[in-house]
Amino acid sequence: MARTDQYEGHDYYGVDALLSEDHLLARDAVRAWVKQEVSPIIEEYSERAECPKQLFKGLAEIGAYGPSLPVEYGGGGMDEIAYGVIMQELERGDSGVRSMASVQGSLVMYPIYRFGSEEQKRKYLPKLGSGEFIGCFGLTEPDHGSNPGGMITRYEDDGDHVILNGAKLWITNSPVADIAVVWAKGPDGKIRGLIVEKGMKGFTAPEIHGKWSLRASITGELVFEDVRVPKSNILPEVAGLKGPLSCLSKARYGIAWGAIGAALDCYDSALRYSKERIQFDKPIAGFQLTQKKLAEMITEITKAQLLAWRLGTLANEGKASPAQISMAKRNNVHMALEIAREARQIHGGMGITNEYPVMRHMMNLETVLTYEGTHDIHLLITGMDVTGINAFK
Ligand code: TGC
Ligand code: FAD
Repeated sequence: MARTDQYEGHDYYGVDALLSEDHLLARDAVRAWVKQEVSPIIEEYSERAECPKQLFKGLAEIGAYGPSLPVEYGGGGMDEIAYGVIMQELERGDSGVRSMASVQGSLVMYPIYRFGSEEQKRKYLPKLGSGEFIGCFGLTEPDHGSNPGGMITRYEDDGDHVILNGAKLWITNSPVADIAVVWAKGPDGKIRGLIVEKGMKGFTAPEIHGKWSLRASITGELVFEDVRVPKSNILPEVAGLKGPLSCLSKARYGIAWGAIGAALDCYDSALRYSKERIQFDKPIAGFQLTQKKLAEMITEITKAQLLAWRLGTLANEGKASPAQISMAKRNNVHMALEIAREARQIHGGMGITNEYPVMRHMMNLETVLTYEGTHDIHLLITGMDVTGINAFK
């Protein structure tokens, strides 16, 4: 496939030279798919607050679900940098589309792959990898967001089944999901993952309406009223909060790359607009204040690219710590949100319309700043790492 042009890449420090041929091929294939399948429709779907469900299959076809999971378990068999650049290109299209892939690959396939029985892996992973099944991940509760360890969703023993009660809130994909990986406390008080299937009696997943952010992504609740779940659906290989938090590390890593995509799209739009828009008889790109904005934008994008690349090399060596991932997620998402805000200003009044992608990215990034651990929670994780003192307890 032909490479898309360098201009769109905005590779100021030659980070492409640090990527392998396979990384570049994966990135460019996803970039081309986003251009063809996402960009032409995304403003309309966002405006209607409708999830473009047809993309679930396409995401599977381009290998966006679990790019770094083994092929025999429905993944792409690539490395962590390939996973990163794929997330970057998806989020260049829309954070909600990247979310569709993040949840399926990192929050549903990954826990089943890492903590599931061989039978569970064989039953669910190929169908998730091919997009035949859609999954969701239930950790957050109405009263336990940043503090998931306090969750009240519980299951009791009932012979070869357990009885599940409780509720999860803000769950990406829940209304359209075939299965939910749900984290709940067992009779021993330990958190375990359960695979809950659509259609199980007492299980509902109502949609949440009224979001001004991530409008092309469907979000809902998970409600469990005496749901009988076979014990064979419990993920056997993990107990405790480290189960869901390990999945979050995987997804946060992808977001650290993904946010760069949203930032690049905003920067690209602002740069083009500033060269075309004439005020006071010259392009606004000729004004020092506009140049300051653009120069700072590309500087911050470049720093984020280097951070993500280094994190990727550490992840490939199995050495990326959760705190390092937190730093990159926090920095890169905040960077992208600031760039979206500056890009919006450069577009003047046009910046608030759907003629340009910046307002949509800006609204999306408000969610990205909050989910997968808020901006401040990640700051406190870094604070704990550097001081050795836990501010949460
Ligand atoms: P704490 O005592 O620190 O840790 C409990 C156990 O977990 C281990 N651990 C981790 N393991 C792997 N990866 C990580 N990132 C880990 N962080 C901690 C830790 O070592 C310990 O293990 P062990 O063996 O000693 O038991 O737990 P805490 O209760 O004090 O909480 C710490 C805190 C606040 C950092 C954590 O709860 C947290 O990260 N809160 C934020 C919650 C969050 O991120 N929720 C996200 C929900 S899912 C979502 O938003 C999906 S959006 C998807 C999309 O659409 O893209
Ligand atoms: P809270 O925890 O109530 O936080 C509110 C504010 O208080 C924040 O600013 C926070 O930083 C601050 N705060 C909290 N504790 C501290 C502290 N100790 N020190 C300082 N400040 C603190 N969850 C899932 O499980 N699965 C999903 O698929 C999923 N998808 C989502 C999709 C969307 C669109 C959204 C918006 C959320 C999604 N979430 C999902 C939930 C998300 O992870 C939570 O919203 C997030 O973890 C924050 O929890 P909260 O909203 O309850 O905020």
